[in-house]
Amino acid sequence: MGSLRLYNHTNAEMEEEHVKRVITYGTFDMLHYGHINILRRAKEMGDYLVVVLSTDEFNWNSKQKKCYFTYEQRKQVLEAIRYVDLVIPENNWDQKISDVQDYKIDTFVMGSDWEGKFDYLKEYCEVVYLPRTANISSTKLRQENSGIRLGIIGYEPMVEKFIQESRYVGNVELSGIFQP
Ligand code: C2G
Repeated sequence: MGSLRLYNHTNAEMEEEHVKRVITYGTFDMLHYGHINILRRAKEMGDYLVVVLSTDEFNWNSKQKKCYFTYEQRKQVLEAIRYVDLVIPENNWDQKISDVQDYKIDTFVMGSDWEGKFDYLKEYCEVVYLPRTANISSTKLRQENSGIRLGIIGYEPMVEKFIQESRYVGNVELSGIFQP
């Protein structure tokens, strides 16, 4: 048998082990100060911040969100932020446990609009919900700069279908419906 190793780790690995790792998830479309606030506070909770960024497909298929910027553009913006150490794709709702394990995460952070939704992760890491920044959202920015504000009158089946479908059309805001 080879010489008994007193330590299982090299110094670098032991150093690595003392790095406190934080993770957060989001779309981060049309980046604004509300996003920066959560990224800054998340980083303040550790030494290394992993941001799991929703892909265009995930946003469309699972969040019914049509982003203004593509995944690559949103990734490029996030990687330029001093609080962010790594950006990886979010492809589905169910990858959080494996992400936390794969990246040796100590703390999971989300804004308070998600309060309680990810408590199942408490088995794997600390779970923290931070107060959301008031009066700012990508949706609000999009609407304020949206091209068309639609008003609809009527209640035929076609109108209902039109209302549903208009959600998926970029730069259109359904601002009023009159159904006698
Ligand atoms: N946020 C915030 N204040 C705002 C807007 C957003 O604190 N005014 C936070 C949200 O709470 C979230 C993060 O910023 O923690 C990213 O927000 P979005 O880009 O809207 O992401 P979301 O659609 O909430 O996706 O699996 C989780 C999802 O990917 C989260």
